[in-house]
Amino acid sequence: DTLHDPEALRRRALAALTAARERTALLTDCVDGPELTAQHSPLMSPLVWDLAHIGNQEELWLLRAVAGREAMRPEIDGLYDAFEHPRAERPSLPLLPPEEARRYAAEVRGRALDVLEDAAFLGGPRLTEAGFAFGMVAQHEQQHDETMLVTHQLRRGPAALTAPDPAPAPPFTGPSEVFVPGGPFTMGTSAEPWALDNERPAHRRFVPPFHIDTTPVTNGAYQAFIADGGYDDPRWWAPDGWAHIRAHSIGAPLFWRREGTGWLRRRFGVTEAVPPDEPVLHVSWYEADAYARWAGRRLPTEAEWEKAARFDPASGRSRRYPWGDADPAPEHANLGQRHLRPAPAGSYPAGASPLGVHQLIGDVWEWTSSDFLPYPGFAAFPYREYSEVFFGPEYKVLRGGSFAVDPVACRGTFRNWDYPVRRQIFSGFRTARDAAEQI
Ligand code: AVJ
Ligand code: FE
Repeated sequence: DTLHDPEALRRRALAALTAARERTALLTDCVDGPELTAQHSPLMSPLVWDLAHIGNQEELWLLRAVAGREAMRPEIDGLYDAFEHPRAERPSLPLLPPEEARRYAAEVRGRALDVLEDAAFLGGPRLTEAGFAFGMVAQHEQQHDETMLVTHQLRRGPAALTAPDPAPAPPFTGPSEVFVPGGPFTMGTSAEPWALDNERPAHRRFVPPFHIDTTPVTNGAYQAFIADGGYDDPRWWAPDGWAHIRAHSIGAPLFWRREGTGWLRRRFGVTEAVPPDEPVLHVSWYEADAYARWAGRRLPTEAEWEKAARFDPASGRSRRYPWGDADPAPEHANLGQRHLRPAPAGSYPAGASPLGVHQLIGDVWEWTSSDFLPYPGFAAFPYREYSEVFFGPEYKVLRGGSFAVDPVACRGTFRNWDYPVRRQIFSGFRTARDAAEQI
């Protein structure tokens, strides 16, 4: 059992930490110093803040909390505390300059790998059980790597990053929706060793029968909503969403521009035609909600999304991923920034759920109708500021992960959240509807 084999755990932790640091290096070595210290959008930190914050969190958890070491540079803790300084204010702080930030993160990493060598820090209760602290730190770095990729997308100027496109796919010809039977299923997890606090504990949830889109909503489908005057008709919009799109003159997904009768979009420094078969990207919760209402449908609840992704009707069990319990492989899902865009709808048939729902994991984060709330039996761990302080009606839950998410930070139980107006994130959606009766 790899969970109790220190050598296997050590290898897993080392691989996760190393992959995260390689990704961080790619995202921060491809631009020069002024680009790292500049603020490319008031929604984002300067890249150099993310870089040192990654190192600082690793120091806090692996060196101080786990190994009991003294602070390396106590005077910088406040600069990199996300709660002390909102993003908009971070460029004016006396941040470590790029070379110093790199050196600090590398020095922390060197010491963290020494801690990883000590078996005493791999087993045991709570923070170190099954290498949790190392898994948490690797996930934290990968989450910031996604945030830094968002900063790159917002950045003006020529492309700094490139990646091969996903394989082309023939137009998806399967059924447009899938029926999910009503009944209880197990939501959340108590078994996944590196699951974060908000995914816990596993609990039974009753879900009435429903239908859900087989694939995420595509650009082509979304363009039909725009062409039908969807942005000009308050009937489709939640009142706050209507006020928001009016106040900000929003009439299309972020980064889109009308060109003649069609649409162009800017993607990592390149302007291109909007591809009709690709899942729509950079839409807010309000836009997703309005599209669904226009289509005579609704967003899925978070429980519906998770049941569609994890429930195996043959066994009645909830699995780790739509395709089963195996860790994600390239044939399952578009994850890990291997591509800098979603794959066409209908890609990755090997990643479909037993009921036949496609692309639940990877490609685009999927907005759900649900507020971000704790599960029954939730306990903040290891710090209240990861999840607990965000619970409430002002945040909506996103599920499934985008092309920018690393497999270490993506599971059938993984929960992300954001404000309903946000759309610089790699967000899309699929729709659902109630089933009148069991079929
Ligand atoms: C889970 C993506 C909402 O970026 O605010 C990073 C992840 N938490 N550092 C965020 C996170 C602390 C978090 N999200
Ligand atoms: Fe963070």
